[in-house]
Amino acid sequence: MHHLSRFGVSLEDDLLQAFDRSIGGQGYQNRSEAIRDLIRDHLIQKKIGQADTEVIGVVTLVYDHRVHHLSDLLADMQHKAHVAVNASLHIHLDEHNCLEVIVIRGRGSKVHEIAGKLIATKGVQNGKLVTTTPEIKQ
Ligand code: NI
Repeated sequence: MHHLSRFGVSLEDDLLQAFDRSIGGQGYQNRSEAIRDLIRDHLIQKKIGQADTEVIGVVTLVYDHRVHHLSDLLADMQHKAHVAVNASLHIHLDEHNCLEVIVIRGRGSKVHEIAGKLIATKGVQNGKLVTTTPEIKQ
């Protein structure tokens, strides 16, 4: 079990009230849990910002499957990427639109590069990249 440290934080009343409302809506039971998550996220984001850090990227792509060869092109890019494609998921959203979720793993700079190419592919209507890493120790 980790040793717990306590520290005091001073901040404006209205800022604290807004924070409490926000975390209450998210289901946090207390401020400590919410602040722990914020600190972890801060450390993860900082770590991810280092180009040579191994990161996991989750790419979501929404596209119209009627766009000629787009599915093939996206599959092709995944095969050629110099990152490990850990998983991909395809969901037919409606008559024309598809959602593809791709999990890739590799150096941060490479993950951003391949995700950028996938998102910028002609015919992709909306694309997002979320990155994380299991390593947050500095
Ligand atoms: Ni589909």
